Amino acid sequence: MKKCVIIGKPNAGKTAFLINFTEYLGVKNLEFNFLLPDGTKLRKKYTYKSASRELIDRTPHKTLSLQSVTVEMPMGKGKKKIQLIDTTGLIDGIHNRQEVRKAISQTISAILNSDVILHIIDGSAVNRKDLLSSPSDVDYQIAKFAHLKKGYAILVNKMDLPEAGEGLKFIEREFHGNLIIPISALYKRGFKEVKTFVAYNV
Ligand SMILES: Nc1nc2c(ncn2[C@@H]2O[C@H](COP(=O)(O)OP(=O)(O)OP(=O)(O)O)[C@@H](O)[C@H]2O)c(=O)[nH]1
Ligand SMILES: [Mg+2]
Repeated sequence: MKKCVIIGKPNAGKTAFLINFTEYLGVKNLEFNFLLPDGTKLRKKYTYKSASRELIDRTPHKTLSLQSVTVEMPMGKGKKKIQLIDTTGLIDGIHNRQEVRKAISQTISAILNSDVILHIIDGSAVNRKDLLSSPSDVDYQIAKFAHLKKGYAILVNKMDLPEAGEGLKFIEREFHGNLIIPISALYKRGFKEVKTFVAYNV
């Protein structure tokens, strides 16, 4: 099965994107497969509401495993199953907690094994003065190696927030030459464009 990995800094909205995009694609039974850094595999069913409540959080590094769902993408006259993989947020430098470092190394291997990379950047965080400010070093590094891949797109998230307009313009200048899709993971905006992009690249 082809793999589409969702990466970016903590708090960018990766998990919110995964859950709401899966709902947008019409998946009725939401089932998550978790792969923990220690190799443990878990499977759990959710409603969209319970998944949002349990898996999305404003505290950075809420996600500390690979968590994936299987969806069907329209393909010509038929459909094709693909795996959407949500990951642990990447950061500038090295995290002081071993648990987080291990989870981040899982993100790296997921990137290497993927067919499509969706790189989420928080468009509303451009003028932040803290660790969550975006884009930061790690975003530039991701773009540097990932743009070599055919299936690479930057999703500028949180476009529902007023400050994201300016953020989008800045990211478009900085990441010129890449495919950039403005989205709101929370309000399912820009999802049609993302669906077209993913379907074309798997
Ligand atoms: N306004 C707005 N908030 C969003 C959007 N997407 C996510 N958020 C919020 O941003 C915060 C982080 O969302 P998550 O989906 O947990 O982010 P993440 O990238 O998975 O974060 P980690 O798991 O910590 O790496 C939550 O408070 C979300 O409600 C969006 O499109 N608009
Ligand atoms: Mg998350």
